[in-house]
Amino acid sequence: MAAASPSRLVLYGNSMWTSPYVLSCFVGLTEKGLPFDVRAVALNEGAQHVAAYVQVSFTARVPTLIDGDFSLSESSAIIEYLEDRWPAPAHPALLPGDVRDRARARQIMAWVRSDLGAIREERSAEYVFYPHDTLPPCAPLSASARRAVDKLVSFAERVIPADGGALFGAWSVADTDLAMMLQRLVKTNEPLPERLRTFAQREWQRPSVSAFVNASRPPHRPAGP
Ligand SMILES: N[C@@H](CCC(=O)N[C@@H](CS)C(=O)NCC(=O)O)C(=O)O
Repeated sequence: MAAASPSRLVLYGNSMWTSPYVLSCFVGLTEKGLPFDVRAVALNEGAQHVAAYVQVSFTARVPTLIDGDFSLSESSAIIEYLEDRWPAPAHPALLPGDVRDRARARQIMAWVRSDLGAIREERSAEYVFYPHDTLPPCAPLSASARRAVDKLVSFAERVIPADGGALFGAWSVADTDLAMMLQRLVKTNEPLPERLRTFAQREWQRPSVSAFVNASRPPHRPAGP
């Protein structure tokens, strides 16, 4: 008797395809070469609060990964799960192999999720993924966002190589996460050192990333109350 085929992986993401956390997981699954389906959760309609979604996500947020009878949310936990469940070298790595590079990659991933809130608020991800003529114009950055930009630039200058290439010699998902934060400034024409701009633009050309960037999106709709 043939073995039952494992059920296809599912990634729940927001229907506007703007979540940096979903981006990370989408890229992780794509880089691993795993077949998966994306299911849209209409956050602006409150679909994340529907009981069936809360049951699988635990957090009422996207992303959530479904792997058979197991479900997991929190993007960094999902990345770690993918790396543990489909490990290198049998599968492409999402994190560097060297223990210190791996720790640094995790630092970057944790940092862009927990700090720099003023950049996230004043340069929302919609400006990265939607044409700007469909969005309200950006106000100049506040003093606190300027401080966050300075902090981001000085951090990024320490970790991005002189040629604007991958952070750790070979690609890791930390490249995508750092590039996403930089793209908030690139796409809104904030001045940035050329090396950082090159890094962010190069990462945006990576097939796994451009598949997300170029996904078909519904017309822009502001978040609901
Ligand atoms: N720490 C979480 C953050 C996830 C998150 O905040 N997702 C947002 C979309 S970018 C969300 O689902 N928001 C729903 C809501 O605020 O109700 C992760 O890394 O996955």
